[in-house]
Amino acid sequence: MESPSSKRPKRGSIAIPTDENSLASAVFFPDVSKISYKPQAAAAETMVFKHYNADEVINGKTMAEWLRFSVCYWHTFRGQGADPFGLPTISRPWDDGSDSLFNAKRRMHAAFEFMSKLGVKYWSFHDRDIAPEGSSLEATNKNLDELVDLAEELMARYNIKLLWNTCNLFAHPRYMNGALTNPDAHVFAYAAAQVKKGLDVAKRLGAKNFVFWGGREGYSTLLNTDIRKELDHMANFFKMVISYKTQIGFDGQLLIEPKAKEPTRHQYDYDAMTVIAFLKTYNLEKHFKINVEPNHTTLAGHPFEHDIAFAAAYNMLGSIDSNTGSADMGWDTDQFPMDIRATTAVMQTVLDMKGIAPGGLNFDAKVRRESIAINDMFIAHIGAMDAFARGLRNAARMQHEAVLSKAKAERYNSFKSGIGAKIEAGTTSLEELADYVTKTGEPEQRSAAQEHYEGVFNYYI
Ligand code: XLS
Ligand code: CA
Ligand code: CA
Repeated sequence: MESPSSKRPKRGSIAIPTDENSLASAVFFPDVSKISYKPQAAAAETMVFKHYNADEVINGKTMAEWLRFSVCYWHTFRGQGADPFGLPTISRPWDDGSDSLFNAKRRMHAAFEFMSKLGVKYWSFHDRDIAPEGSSLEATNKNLDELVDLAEELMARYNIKLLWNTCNLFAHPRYMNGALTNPDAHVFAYAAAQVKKGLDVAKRLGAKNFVFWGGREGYSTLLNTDIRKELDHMANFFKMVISYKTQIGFDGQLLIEPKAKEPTRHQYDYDAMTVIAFLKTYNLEKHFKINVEPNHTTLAGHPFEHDIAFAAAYNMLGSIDSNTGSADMGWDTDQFPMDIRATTAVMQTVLDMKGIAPGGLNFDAKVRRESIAINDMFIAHIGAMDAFARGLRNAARMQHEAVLSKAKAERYNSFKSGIGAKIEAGTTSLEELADYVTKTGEPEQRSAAQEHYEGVFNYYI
């Protein structure tokens, strides 16, 4: 059965403005009103929230404050469903596919109406998502300025804030050998010029964070790559970023987003701990935190919540690009996170760290290339927001009842006193520990009880 809303939208089915004067009053989603919270809604009603109730207070904060959802511009407003094997499948009535500034502005108007109807308070973008490149850096920056002017106006009009912006340092051919780690100093300089502008934009729009994802910072073969030189250059780049950020008074958090591979064979920012080690090696750790994307964590061969847990354990979790991959695919499929088990695990960490601000949950996720209806854009975000609302409720109950946290803490009871307390305090020695074992003999074996923990976790899902 095909519902009317699942038909491919036709250009012309809504009144699409064709001149600048009519943009401000245009309505791009006339069939959608503000998405409401309807906990009793029927199973097939997917254009309502059944769990996400923005103003409901849980553990002292509203759901909106805990979750800090953000819509990403690149997938939701620039994605067209192309993949390495297929042409675009998705066309939107507000996007004529051209690189004109007018088209870019019209798209931005549609984006803000979308975010506002969805009830999301943050967005994120790459510089090149919002404005086309010109024939020179100056021309490109001029285009960008026009769209940043508009973004500023629309952010005020809709009361939507910028979770983060970033620079696209990977799509243009000049960056084919990397940007911050390019073997050519001229390309490195170009990236620096682009990031300088990106930081100016962040400052102007009051970005809460600024992200570096090392798209092509890595190698294809070690035969032509001096890895130590490239990483030293990357560290120098970041030192210049810190000094420029201080100079212009941008007070947002700097974030690095790990990814193991894709597009390069090996990316330097492989996973959370690799990035933390890099930051510590170059004395940069006070200035950066980690933006974890779970689909990248799984590409690194780790369980979904691994990087979130590791970054948080070292107080380095800055923000989350909430998405998921397909365990059976092994690609960066950037799917909307719909799995309650996964969202519960994420929210356990967020609750334990008492909130993710100034970071948030940025939906770096795209509708499947077969999901071509306009409503699918809403349904995808609503479904993921509901999944996180359920995760939050589950994790709050778990934290309140403390069954898991108590059991976990008890596993380490032997470190509370005696020789264990000395180990924790770092006040014992190999000799003292050898004496201890001579006196006490073989330790008693204790069950790790994994199945018990899994059973308890399932109880809360
Ligand atoms: C790509 C990354 C990218 C960053 C921003 O895999 O997820 O979209 O989040 O450059
Ligand atoms: Ca991402
Ligand atoms: Ca991704």
